[in-house]
Amino acid sequence: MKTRAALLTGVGERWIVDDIELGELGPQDVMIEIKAAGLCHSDEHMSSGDMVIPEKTRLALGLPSQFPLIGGHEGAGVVVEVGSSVQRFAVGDHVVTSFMPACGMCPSCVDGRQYLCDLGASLLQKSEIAKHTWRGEQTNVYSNLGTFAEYALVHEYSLIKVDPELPFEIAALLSCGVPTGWGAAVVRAGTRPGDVVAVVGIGGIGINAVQGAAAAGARVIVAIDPVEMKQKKALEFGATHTAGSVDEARPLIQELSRGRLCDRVIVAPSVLYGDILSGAMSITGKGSTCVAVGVAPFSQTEIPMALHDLVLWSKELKGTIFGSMNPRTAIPNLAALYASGQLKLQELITRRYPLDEVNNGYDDLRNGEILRGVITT
Ligand code: CXF
Ligand code: ZN
Repeated sequence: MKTRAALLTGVGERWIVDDIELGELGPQDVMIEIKAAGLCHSDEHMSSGDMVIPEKTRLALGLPSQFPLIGGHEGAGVVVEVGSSVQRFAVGDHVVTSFMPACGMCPSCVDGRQYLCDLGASLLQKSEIAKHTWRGEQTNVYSNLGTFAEYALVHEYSLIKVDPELPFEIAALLSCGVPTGWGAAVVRAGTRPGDVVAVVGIGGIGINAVQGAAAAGARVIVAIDPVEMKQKKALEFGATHTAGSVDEARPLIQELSRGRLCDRVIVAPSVLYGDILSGAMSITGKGSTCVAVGVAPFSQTEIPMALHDLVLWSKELKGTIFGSMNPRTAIPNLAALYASGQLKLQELITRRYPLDEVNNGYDDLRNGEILRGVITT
């Protein structure tokens, strides 16, 4: 079956919207008519090359090219066809895609750490799961989803059923940015009532770390971002203070914490570099936690930081993916929080774009003009 989709052909290239040929519906696949797709920065990391495996390494490992790539991993839509062994989904169901599959059977899943599902190993690679072609060539499909399209063929492990009352553009946000940011603050950082929290980088993830920290009862939330629009938005989402940089925030945090610095620091810049983590660790207090969320270029392998602090101040530095949560429980839980008015989602959307204007959306994102853009049909 043919469908229109947005593809990348290589690093530095613009998105091309063209017809692709979807692969055969396998026994565990579900065909989705995509109604809304969020523009997450991670898709952009393929165009910028941050998440492209260096050619030498890729060839040494015998891996195929990551291009051409069908983009998009945040998405919501309606089930139009199910494979022969699919039992949990039926035609007409409303679903959200999850970039992290949850097979329920690998050691991580059975251990309750579905965000580390073993199937996640194939997220960046051409895989057996989706055999779509473009101009006769097999494509890579971002996170095995490819939601920048009219239709997507998705394995049932990567889908979560949602209430049909939930608007599609709202549901699409629950795919990645919202759970990742919210979980980074609430679950991975473990924010507690009374905490002093800093969020470094207020994009689609950072803004949700802010609202997660607020929901968890943080006393002080300092939102750090150079873009004024993002600082203002952060205040609407629960931040108590804003700053343009970590250096600007430091004296403020010192004063607000009576010299103890932050209990939790969540680091969610558009691109994660070692020196950003150094700054974040410098505002992390004694016995406190710094959580890294943003995607880093493969070339980033060093964090210049005061190593004696790790021991003498007993600091903790950790990473997180999908907010360290289980997509099958987190997505419905966050949808329920939205339904009861305890989670802001509508306010995250700055602009909507038709699929053909995906490049405009990413231009806006790069220029710091939007918090979240959504492709709608
Ligand atoms: C990304 C993280 C790295 C793999 C692809 C998806 N997550 C969300 O944006
Ligand atoms: Zn994402």
